[in-house]
Amino acid sequence: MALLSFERKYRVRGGTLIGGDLFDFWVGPFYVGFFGVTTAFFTILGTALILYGAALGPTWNIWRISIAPPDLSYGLALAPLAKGGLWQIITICALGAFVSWALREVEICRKLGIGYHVPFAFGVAIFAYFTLVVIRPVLLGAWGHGFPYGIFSHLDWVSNVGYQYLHFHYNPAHMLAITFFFTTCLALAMHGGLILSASNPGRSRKDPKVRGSVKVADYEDTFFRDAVGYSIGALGIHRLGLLLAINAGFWSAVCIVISGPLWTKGWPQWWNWWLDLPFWS
Ligand code: UQ2
Repeated sequence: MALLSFERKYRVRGGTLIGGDLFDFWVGPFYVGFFGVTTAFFTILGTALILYGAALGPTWNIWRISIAPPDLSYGLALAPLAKGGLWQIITICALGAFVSWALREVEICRKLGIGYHVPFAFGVAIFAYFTLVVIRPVLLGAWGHGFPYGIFSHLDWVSNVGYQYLHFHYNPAHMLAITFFFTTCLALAMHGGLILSASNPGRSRKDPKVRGSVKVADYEDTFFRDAVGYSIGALGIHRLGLLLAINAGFWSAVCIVISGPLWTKGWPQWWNWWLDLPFWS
């Protein structure tokens, strides 16, 4: 179906979660909705506060601008604006914008009558961020355990927190997260390569003067049956991709939330459970 006639059919009222028809309209190609308005509100306010924080700070160097969380001594209290209070409000704005965006995606899914897979997947990314800046700081008793909002400064934070546990790559949940990130890349490279190879096959081997025509799904299955003895299928590869990507985000959240709240020593020492098995004595 051509895009314009499809839109005439499916760009219809209804499916909103809140507000009825109030914001049920489009601006150009973009659906607005109640959550489009709240997304815009939180995004504009949050960005303005970041600019204000940058103006208070010592530099306009884009790499070095940083909005830091409050000092650990503030615990879980509200801090003055210039001493981490900005970070606290910006965090609320970020979460408000991310959750609004997810709910706007839900409304679009409801209009189209499709599943909620995309907002669910985005929800896992939001959960990972929420774990980093809310769940872990609350469990540790201070907002100062959140990470600073700056390009170099957040890299320094990751490095410092890693060294605090001596060698973060010995964290078993971190190992799982990395493995899922890598496998996600492997799966997307295989899938992207396969789809392009079948839909844009280049010159025909039989007649090199003409381009080969787009191939049907059997060619895709046969490539992997020939190469690795197995094809997961056109639907299966997307289920696998979603599963791999969601697990990458989920285990990232787990690996940081257990660092401190559950395990305070170095991660290499965690593996002493193996040496401590009664079997060896
Ligand atoms: C596949 C298939 C696709 C694909 C890909 C495969 C026709 C268009 C990439 C191959 C995938 C396999 C063999 C699973 C790989 C497993 C991991 C853990 C990476 O069979 O069906 O659809 O895109």
